[in-house]
Amino acid sequence: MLNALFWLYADNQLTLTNGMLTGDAQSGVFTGVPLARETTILAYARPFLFKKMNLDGATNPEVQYAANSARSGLLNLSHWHAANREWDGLTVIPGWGSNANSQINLTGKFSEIVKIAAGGYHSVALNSDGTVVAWGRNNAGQCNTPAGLSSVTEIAACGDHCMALKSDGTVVAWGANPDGQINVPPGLSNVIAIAAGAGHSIALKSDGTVVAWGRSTEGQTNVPVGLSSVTAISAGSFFSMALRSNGSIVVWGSGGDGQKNIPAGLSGVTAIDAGGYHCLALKSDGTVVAWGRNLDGESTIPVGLSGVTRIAGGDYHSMALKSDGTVVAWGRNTSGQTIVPAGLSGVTAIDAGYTHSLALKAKAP
Ligand SMILES: [Ca+2]
Repeated sequence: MLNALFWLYADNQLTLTNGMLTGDAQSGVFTGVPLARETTILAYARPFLFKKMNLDGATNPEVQYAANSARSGLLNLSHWHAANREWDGLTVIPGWGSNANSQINLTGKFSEIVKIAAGGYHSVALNSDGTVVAWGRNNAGQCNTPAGLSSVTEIAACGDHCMALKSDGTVVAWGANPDGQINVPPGLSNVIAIAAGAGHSIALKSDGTVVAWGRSTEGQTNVPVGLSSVTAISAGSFFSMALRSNGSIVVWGSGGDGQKNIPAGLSGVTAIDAGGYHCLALKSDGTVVAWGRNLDGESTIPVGLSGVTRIAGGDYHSMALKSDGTVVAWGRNTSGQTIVPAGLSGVTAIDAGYTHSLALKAKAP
């Protein structure tokens, strides 16, 4: 028996086909069941538990599901199991916050998810077999993973586009392209890290140099001349960040919200992540430093926050993963994106979209 736990809210639509859950509240294009708007799937776990409704053995579970007006119910997917073995290796992937584009619905074929990335209004997962699945808003094809894409080792997403780094050091990008953000420079190779901004893309090469392309209205793709010894990169909406091996941080592009006001004396930085208009840095002592836009409190670190192992900046919110596997989120909460599901633990990775949040949990036993 394969199980997931989710919550349903009013007026969204959700389709269950061959063991796959799909839904798109915006387009209204459905082959399945009108349920309720804001189909917020908070967590998938074994057992698959929807309160009140038990469809185990149903000959037509979709119809029965549609017929059930309960906001949640118990659904046993075991009869899809044989036809869709991918569910065997389902990895728990909770999301919270806005689901207006089904960006926190789990859709597509999953094997074992090893990495996640949140785009503006879509979500991306890297499977252990090197394939990629994307779901949520698909207005620009950002959820249409290129056919045959394989051997992927890293994923990145922002705005309406996606990026994938392959094991051969090349980059593939897809989705929206009004600014050339998916036009990977010909011959780009030896890439070891990728990052996506709202309309631009950046890549870190093994020689410590950075390449950027796409929208440059604020100079976000104008990599500073001579920038070298870079160990990590990140991209905000209209700016870019790099961490150098000497621990210094370089920001280029928009500084209109203070993104370039790197706190004096900041040292011991081990990781960086750009929000939409703010910057996050993780220090080796497990504390987090933020600067830039703070109109929604996205740069106000929760008092006492420590033991942090990963950070993620969303458009106007921020997230931290702690060494105990719990998640802390702060900043704008218009869609519930900072309301971490109660009891969420065992998390191994996080990422933040514009109005939603993702967490990857260890595979259920
Ligand atoms: Ca980010």
